[in-house]
Amino acid sequence: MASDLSILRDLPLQGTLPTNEKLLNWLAEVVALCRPAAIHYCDGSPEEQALLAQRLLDAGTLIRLNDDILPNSFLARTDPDDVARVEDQTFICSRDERHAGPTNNWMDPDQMKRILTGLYDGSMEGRTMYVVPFCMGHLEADDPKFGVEVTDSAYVAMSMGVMTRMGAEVTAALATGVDFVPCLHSVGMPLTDSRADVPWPCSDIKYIVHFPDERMVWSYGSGYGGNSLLGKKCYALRIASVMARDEGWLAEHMLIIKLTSPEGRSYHMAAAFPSACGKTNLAMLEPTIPGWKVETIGDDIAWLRFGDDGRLYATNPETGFFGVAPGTSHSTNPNAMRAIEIGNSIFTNVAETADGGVWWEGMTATPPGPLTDWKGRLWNAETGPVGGRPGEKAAHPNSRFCTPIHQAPTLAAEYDDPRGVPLDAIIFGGRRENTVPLVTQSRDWRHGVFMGATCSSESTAAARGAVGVLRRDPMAMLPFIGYHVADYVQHWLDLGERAEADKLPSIFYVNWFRRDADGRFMWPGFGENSRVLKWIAERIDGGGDAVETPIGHLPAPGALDVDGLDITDADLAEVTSFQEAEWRDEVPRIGRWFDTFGWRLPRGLVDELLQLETALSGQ
Ligand code: SAT
Ligand code: MN
Repeated sequence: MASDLSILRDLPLQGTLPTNEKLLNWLAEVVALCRPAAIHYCDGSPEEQALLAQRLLDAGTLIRLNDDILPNSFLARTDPDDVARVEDQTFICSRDERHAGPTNNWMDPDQMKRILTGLYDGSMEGRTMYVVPFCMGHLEADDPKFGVEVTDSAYVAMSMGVMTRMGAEVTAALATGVDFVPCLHSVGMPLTDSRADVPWPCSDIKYIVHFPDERMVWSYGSGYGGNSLLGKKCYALRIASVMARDEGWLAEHMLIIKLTSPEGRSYHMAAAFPSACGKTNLAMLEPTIPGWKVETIGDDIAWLRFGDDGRLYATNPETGFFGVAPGTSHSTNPNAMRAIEIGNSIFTNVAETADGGVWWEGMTATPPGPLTDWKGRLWNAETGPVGGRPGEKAAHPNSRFCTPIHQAPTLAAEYDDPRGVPLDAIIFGGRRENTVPLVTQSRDWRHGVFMGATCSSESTAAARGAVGVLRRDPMAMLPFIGYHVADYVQHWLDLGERAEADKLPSIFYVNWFRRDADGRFMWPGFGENSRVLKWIAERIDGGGDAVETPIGHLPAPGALDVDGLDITDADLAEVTSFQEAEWRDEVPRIGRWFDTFGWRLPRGLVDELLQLETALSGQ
């Protein structure tokens, strides 16, 4: 449909409109529907970031933090009801319902478009419409993945400037006619009839919608990260997973690290854990064992593609961290703290100190005096918030820091290589208080895919809803698979079939969160997890003693380097053990999980489950 482009020229415009015809037509359609008061076409410059910040300061959305403590950094306090991803309002609107599968919400795309068109009608009235051209991954990649987000939120435009390659270079590429994924976002609070704005505009009605057949995203009603920074989960995971299925690669919820031994041998590893289970901490880990080094390539999303040499290469499509703040400290993640302290960060829903710094639970044992909490109330450690309930936290449990990745002191040089790094290991993990041992190596690729597909984890504050409830989270992708979960797992199996087995990364399953009968964590975690990484590296090299069990290879007694670690022999034995009785309970649970896949359940998973059942009955 050719749109009337004059509608674009009639509005006040900041920046220069692009020459890409598909983009101009789409912008004209959006303007006709959403009726913004002005257009700002983003160029991604530092001056523009400063201008966006100033507008957000003027609007009361951002608070400037103390420049002497955190240079060029800002604090946003959201609406108290707009603090996390809304999984119940996230939809995969494939044309065929069966393509969305049992783990996604689905609605007919035409019906969904009618609902959203009604909501978008005039939804940007009185606001500036920002046009944010971005690229997920390197512009120099063989197949760069472009997107354009249109949003009425300057907070979103500014955050996309941290999290993605955004601006003039992308516009130059778009001018050559390359395709892009249209991403439409509105906070859903028009300033009709000069209605006054609020610091954090949003709507009670929220929709995060993906049209995988058209490769398009529509988001309405929320300003929060995963719901509104559409290059991140919506594009780089949900839409990209569909592209990856069709093009023979994988879009995954994984961190990427380079581990180097004292002898100078390097290993590349990608690890999938659910949101708020320590990906950022592992990505920037400071090993406690002498001579070992971890460097960061990514902390949340990995795109895995086969190279010409038949190996699987990983790249990080993002340019920033959107990390969980609570629990981050100089002892748990000193490198994240160093990155944050350089400045240039946007904090969301953390507490503010009296001198204009930030604080959150776990940063220090006690806060440095009275604070302003994430809701803007005076707060102190003894009484909690003035006018609130005692015990209410100062920072929201899903409060975040948004920080450029180049500020990480641990950033690996390979981050800047468009080809990425060849993977030696893939690690799956979850948060389980029992059953799953500290580390298990799979027998082969198919068994590793079974481990990933049966991963389970207790829910966290990263998504709206109850916390601590056990759910299956295949490859930590449950909320992010853009198609049928059975087809997704089959795609993993197919890639393994097609590859040369000895070139595939080894697959491991870890659980840092096992507890004893008193509820105490048995493994200290954080920097001590380097001991597990060391065993994984040894296994990759064909060393590292292991015992074979029905669930895979576990570290043999004495194989894990615990030199200098404060752990009892009993705890160590238990945390690394195969608990037969717990696995007997687990098998029927896995069976019930597989029931949800329906008739498309991959044969490879059935065979693995039968093998486990048989091995257990022989015990
Ligand atoms: O909110 S985000 O989706 O960006 C982070 C997460 O939940 O993993
Ligand atoms: Mn994540």
